[in-house]
Amino acid sequence: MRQLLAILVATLVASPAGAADLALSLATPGGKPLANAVVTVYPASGAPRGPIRFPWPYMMSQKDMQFEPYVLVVPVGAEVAFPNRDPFKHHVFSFSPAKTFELKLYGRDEQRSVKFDKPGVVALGCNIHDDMTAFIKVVDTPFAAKTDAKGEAVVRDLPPGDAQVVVWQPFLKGPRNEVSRSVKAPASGSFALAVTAEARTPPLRRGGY
Ligand SMILES: [Cu+2]
Repeated sequence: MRQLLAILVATLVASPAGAADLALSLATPGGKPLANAVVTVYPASGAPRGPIRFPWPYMMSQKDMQFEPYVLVVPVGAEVAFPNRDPFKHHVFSFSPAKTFELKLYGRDEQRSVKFDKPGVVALGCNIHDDMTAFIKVVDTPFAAKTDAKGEAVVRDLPPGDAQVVVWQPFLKGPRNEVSRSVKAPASGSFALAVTAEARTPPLRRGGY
């Protein structure tokens, strides 16, 4: 019995100590799903220490006269690559307070990189092509995800307890294009949160929104 108990305890310790997944959906009051929203979660118990890493590439390409992806999520301190995959030059810039920079004209298969050292929203543009737009969301929590075309995102491995969920999307109405909700994460399994928010109609973007 004692041995069994020991095994049981060992198993419990081996699995991530209380972790739950948040399944968030974002839509307008009219039911239109909102893609390209960045969901960040801030547990009241604090974030785990150590560097933040996301499984996707920290890369903002220029292809077919547009940025790809439209919204990129990176942790504070990330070095983001800006490869030019077009047969002509681009001149990438941002005036955003979170990162003001300029990558002067560079051509096909050339690459530059920029380090993003402050959390916030970085709006990108190109001096040559006015309708090239994209955003880099620099985040200071490991609990982050981006909504897909269905307006859905999953934030994994949240510690149990109270947390603040912040949803940002470039066209959300409200201060800083954000809405926030309080949640209580369970000890395990997954929990759902449906967020309804007003949004402006995005301007037309070459290659689709
Ligand atoms: Cu350009």
